[in-house]
Amino acid sequence: MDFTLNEEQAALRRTVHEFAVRELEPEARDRDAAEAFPWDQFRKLAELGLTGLGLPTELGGSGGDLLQTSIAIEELARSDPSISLVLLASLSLAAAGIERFAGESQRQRYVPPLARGEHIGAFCLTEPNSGSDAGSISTTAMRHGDHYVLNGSKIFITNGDVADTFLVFATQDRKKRSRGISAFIVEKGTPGLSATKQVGKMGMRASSTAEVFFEDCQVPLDNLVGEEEKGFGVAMQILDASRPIIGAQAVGIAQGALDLALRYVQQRQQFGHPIGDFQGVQWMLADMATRVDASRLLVYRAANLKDNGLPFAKEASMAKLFASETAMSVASAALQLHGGYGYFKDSAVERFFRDAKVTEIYEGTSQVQRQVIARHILTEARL
Ligand code: COS
Repeated sequence: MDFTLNEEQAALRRTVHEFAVRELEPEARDRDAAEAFPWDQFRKLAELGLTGLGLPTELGGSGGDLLQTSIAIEELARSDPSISLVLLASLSLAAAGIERFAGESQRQRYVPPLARGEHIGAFCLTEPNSGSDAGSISTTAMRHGDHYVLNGSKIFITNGDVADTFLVFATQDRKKRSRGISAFIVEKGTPGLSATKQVGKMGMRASSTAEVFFEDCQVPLDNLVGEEEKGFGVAMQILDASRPIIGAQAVGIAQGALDLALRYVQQRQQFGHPIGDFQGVQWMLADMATRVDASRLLVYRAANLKDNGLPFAKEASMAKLFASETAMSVASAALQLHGGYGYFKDSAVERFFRDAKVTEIYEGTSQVQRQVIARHILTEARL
């Protein structure tokens, strides 16, 4: 087993790290305070080819695999988690989903502008009354002549108010629950589609989150993704593949908080010593570093399995679960080490602490991840 990155992977990490430190870190705090969407920074991600990571070059992508995407997302999150979120929602939920499940003409039409970063994508599954129970969604899609008519609303949609391309899940027969759900591509500007930004988030404040509304929104029949009533499996498989990336984002947040703690404990003097000289502090740092490394290895394993065409859903949930809980605990410990200084808005560690929380919530809560893992291990034990 080889745990080292190859030359290409190491170069990607270096490039994204240097970019993030130079271009993202300096104004991350201001964007967080203002809840300002990072338009300029997103364009720079596109110039670097990061918006096309993992997408085929013939569709305008940069190529590469899930492991490379995970490395890039980790380094972005280490400097500015909000930007990593804007990118991953567009890339791993919308663009990769369309690339994987849509028909050839849809792929040709929608993937290239997303891959080049000219368009932004959004993934519309969650509704006000359907979060963990994704099979219970009530946005409807009724077939009328040469189009479907969508009615309903979505909530907590990352990029919802800035997206050009929406991958939307709606039911054609609510009684069938998950077996009645279909997937559609809806373009920005379609009559009946609207969005309202949801302000006041605890963290990830420079990413945009919105409610998305469908009012007699007519979608051409051609925009059905895959087969009718097969959309739930599509949503689940997209989420399976994206969970290692949320894990990578959580690793980046944890690493960013640990970086700050390591710097601070060597500067801060108490009792005549840098506080990093004290064993109690050293043991905290050792625990933090161990958890970060373990999380990263879980992310790499899940990505590696997917990249090799092997089953990976259980490992994806394990990576997401462990890494997100690590992000929360490491950010909390890093803040603790900063004492009172960590408790104020002008400390970067405070931002990591707030940004970490949602990694335990979105793309399946920690409770949903445990449910997925438990189902897998119980099934394996029966075999
Ligand atoms: N891949 C492919 N198909 C899957 C699947 C997966 N990972 N998980 C479930 N399915 C299929 C099942 O095989 C089943 O198919 P059939 O109808 O053909 O039998 C169908 O989907 C329903 O599966 P299941 O009964 O397991 O669904 P549940 O309603 O019990 O839901 C959970 C399962 C809770 C795991 C699912 O709803 C979930 O992941 N919820 C969280 C949603 C989420 O992450 N939301 C965040 C949105 S983005 S921020």
